Amino acid sequence: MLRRLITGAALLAAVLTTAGPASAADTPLRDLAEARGVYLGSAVTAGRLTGGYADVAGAQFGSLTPGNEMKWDSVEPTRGTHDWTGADRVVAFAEAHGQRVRGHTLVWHSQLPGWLTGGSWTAAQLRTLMTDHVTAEAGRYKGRIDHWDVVNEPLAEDGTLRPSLWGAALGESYIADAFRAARAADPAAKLYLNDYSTDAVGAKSDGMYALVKRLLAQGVPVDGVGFQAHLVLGQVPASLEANLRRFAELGVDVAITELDIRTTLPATAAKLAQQKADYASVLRACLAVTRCAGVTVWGFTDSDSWIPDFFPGQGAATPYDENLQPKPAYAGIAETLAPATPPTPGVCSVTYAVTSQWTGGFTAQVTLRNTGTTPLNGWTVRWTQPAGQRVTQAWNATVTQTAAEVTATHLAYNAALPAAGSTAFGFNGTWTGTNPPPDLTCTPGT
Ligand code: 9MR
Repeated sequence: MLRRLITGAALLAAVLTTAGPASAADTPLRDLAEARGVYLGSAVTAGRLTGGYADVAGAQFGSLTPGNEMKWDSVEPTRGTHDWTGADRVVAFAEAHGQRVRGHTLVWHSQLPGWLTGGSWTAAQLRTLMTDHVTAEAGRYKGRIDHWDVVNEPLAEDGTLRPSLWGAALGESYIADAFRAARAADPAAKLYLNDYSTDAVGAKSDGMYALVKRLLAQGVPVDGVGFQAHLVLGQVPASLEANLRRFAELGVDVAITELDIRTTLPATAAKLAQQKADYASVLRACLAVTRCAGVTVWGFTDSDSWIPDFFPGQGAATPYDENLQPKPAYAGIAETLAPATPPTPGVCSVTYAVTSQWTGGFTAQVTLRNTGTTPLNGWTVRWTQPAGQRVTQAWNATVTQTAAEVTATHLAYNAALPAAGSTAFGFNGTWTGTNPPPDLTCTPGT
């Protein structure tokens, strides 16, 4: 898959040389993500893009989403009068920091301007208002938006069409019209359908699945499906990965678009540890599905999260605390995105010990250890006997001796040596003069 190949090769090499948690902690999330072929994004608030907030937003994320500034009530508060200030600011900031933009959102039932919700419109008028809006907004940012959430939250909880302003007046056809208008206005943008509570396999995601299938069958230009993932601590759906995969198998990209993981306050160390594990498992699900484009967190700091306002008594849902300090969740993301430590082939190391010695005779034990990270299948130990030594009897290995050259090979039952595993064989021998330890070499195989 192409996205798997677009990896910052230099960066990957840099990370690999110092692989492990320490490098994951030091490398910005955006770089770790890029090296894994995904983006790691965040929703941001335009008015806060200064100081420490801007520093973190610019340094850590490869994609930004305006949390509110591209919504219809923000960009056209008065009919016919556009205000692009906040949206422009986020797009300019992203461009200045080499970031992508997920545009959010063109058609939604919420955060609509009062003149629109308060008006009385025929279905035909509504359709034209909607497509004109899509054309205006997607057209303004043509070529500068990576993904557009073209239609947001089209479904009711049971997976049927939400009876919104759009759904009630226009039926499902408004979705196709919105996507076609968006494609015409910005052909380069990937066009997404986005919803919440569709993360697990269930009635609502079944509805989304069927909807995407119908739209694709009609030739509607749906490129991707967004899964918001507003999750509750300890409740990452077990079916998340399978759910992403079934959509990907329809031939669309998938993305986690609004990830946050809320908890009841106060957030104890135990809760934050659970949250770390939860963030990691969401990231793992995306990494496991080739068509998962990336993960966006819905606000990167607890001081910029919608949760406390909407769920009284809950919060602490993002990877940074209120003071812009990374929480365990940050490490959970970083460690999951860090390159896997490359396997080192099985390595056989060997030690020799004389366990007893008497006049003319001795017993030795040879211990083998696999110090690699992959199993060893078979081993051979060789050494040269110092003058006067001779093996007379051996166990747990086949030992042969030609003049002073000794070879010991595994038996069937101790051939396999798992990573970090060890085994031993022994022998009795004769000696004269001194009885120094020989130099042993151990090689994999026979
Ligand atoms: O984060 C947004 C918050 O600031 C707004 O008050 C809220 C109003 O509905 O919308 C929030 O973002 C929503 C997003 O646009 C769509 N999915 C649900 C998000 C959380 O409500």
